[in-house]
Amino acid sequence: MERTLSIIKPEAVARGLIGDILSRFEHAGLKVVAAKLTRLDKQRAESFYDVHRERPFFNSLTDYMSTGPIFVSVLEGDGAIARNREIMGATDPAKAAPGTIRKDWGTNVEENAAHGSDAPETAAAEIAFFFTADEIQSSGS
Ligand code: IDP
Ligand code: MG
Repeated sequence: MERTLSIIKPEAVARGLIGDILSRFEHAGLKVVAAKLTRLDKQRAESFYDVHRERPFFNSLTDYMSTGPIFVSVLEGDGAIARNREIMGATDPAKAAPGTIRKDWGTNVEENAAHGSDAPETAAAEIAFFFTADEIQSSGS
């Protein structure tokens, strides 16, 4: 069983898409084992996206990610990291496959509705960024 971090980004939360997006994951067999509505201030957004600090979109991305509430969850399942990214689709909604979250609800390459961890190490670090161990339910509970 693998775990990954999912974020429903501010514009998708504002548009009332939490339920629609979560149901994509659940219908694909990913289990929600932790979840909360929270908010990143600019500094926490910069810390979360530290790997992108040198990218031209870093300032804009971290501004955007701190504009409003986000819905963060831990998804668990076989190959959860890759499956989450498959269900989300490509970073740019214009290039995302039909039926993916980003194709259906992404606004543009920055405001693309959802985040998903990209590897086991980043998943572990991103889960720990938002959740303590006792906030995560073990599988089947
Ligand atoms: P990912 O979210 O598909 O893993 P990354 O390359 O890790 O994509 O980029 C992180 C986030 O930064 C994206 O989800 C998107 O919000 C934003 N982003 C990526 N590329 C661009 C860009 O070219 N312009 C503006 N924002 C971007
Ligand atoms: Mg990424």
